[in-house]
Amino acid sequence: MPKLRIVGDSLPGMPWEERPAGCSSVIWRHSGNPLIGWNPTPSCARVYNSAVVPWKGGYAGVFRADHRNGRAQLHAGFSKDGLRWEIRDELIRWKDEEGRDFQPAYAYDPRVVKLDGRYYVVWCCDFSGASLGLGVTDDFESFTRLENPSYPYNRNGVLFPRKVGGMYLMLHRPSDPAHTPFGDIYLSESPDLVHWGRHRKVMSKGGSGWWQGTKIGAGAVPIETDEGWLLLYHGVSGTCNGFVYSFGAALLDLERPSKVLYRTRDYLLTPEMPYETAGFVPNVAFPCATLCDAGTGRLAIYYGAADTNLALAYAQADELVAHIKADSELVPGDAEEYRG
Ligand code: BMA
Repeated sequence: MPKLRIVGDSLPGMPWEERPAGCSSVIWRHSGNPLIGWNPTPSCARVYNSAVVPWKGGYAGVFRADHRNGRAQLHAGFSKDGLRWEIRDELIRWKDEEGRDFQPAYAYDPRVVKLDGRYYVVWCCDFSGASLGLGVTDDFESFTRLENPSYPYNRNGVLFPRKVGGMYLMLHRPSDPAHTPFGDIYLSESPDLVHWGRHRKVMSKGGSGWWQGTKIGAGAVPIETDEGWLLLYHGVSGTCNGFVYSFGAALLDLERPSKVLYRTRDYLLTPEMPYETAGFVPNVAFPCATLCDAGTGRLAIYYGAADTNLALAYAQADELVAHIKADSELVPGDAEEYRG
């Protein structure tokens, strides 16, 4: 098997554990999970569904923090080793491009991408209903909020780490104002991160597996490989007791990422551990970020667990890509760059 080439930086010091003896799964959990549990700071009841990036020899992140009034807000956090995190107790204060306050009423499920040398944040925001917010920081101290990239209702916005075909690309999931009982992944492109268009549907819910039968949504920032963009995504199934969130992965065409090449038929990880099955919302595993060492292909996957905990899992990128290809099942419409 030719070695998978990953486009990205070497991160030899990133969190890593070898696959435990006896484990045959392509993804395995960090032995010290959860990384963050209940009440991590005076103002935060729960920190989960959060995004981390390499930063100044360590790591920084934007964290979803549910306050004690039940509302979600974004907080910055820092770590030397990617495992022990210091979450700021004070929420992120956004200014607009003219320096005026531009604070979202609530904010959740951030994704962070290094793009053109700056750190862009996409999150779920209030715009008379759930919608996407977009902002940028250079230092994780001051944060500038940019034009809203969508109108309501939309969630799970994920920017690509570079332009493709001269355009910025964002995956997103049109939704409804509540706990949406449907959802597919779409892609839109922009010349300037302000005007978005040429919309395509990328992936649909469904397939023979029920784990992604209700809705799907983009998870972490896609990782560029010579075989395609590696995308972790969440899939949701409906049960008599509510939704269950698991995750899978897909490989998108490098030049035309609206085209799915392969996607997992079966989930890669589903709530099994106590910190995934019990919490504020039981049975949720929700990936939002990865760290990847381009040299070794090691992947560290940060995911929210039970809307309460921040957890970590590991995979080897070449094994994961081989697994996606071997276990692939496309859903009708997936590979066709559908535009209605
Ligand atoms: C979604 C979002 C996520 C959450 C999930 C499960 O709609 O609110 O933040 O993890 O539901 O509750």
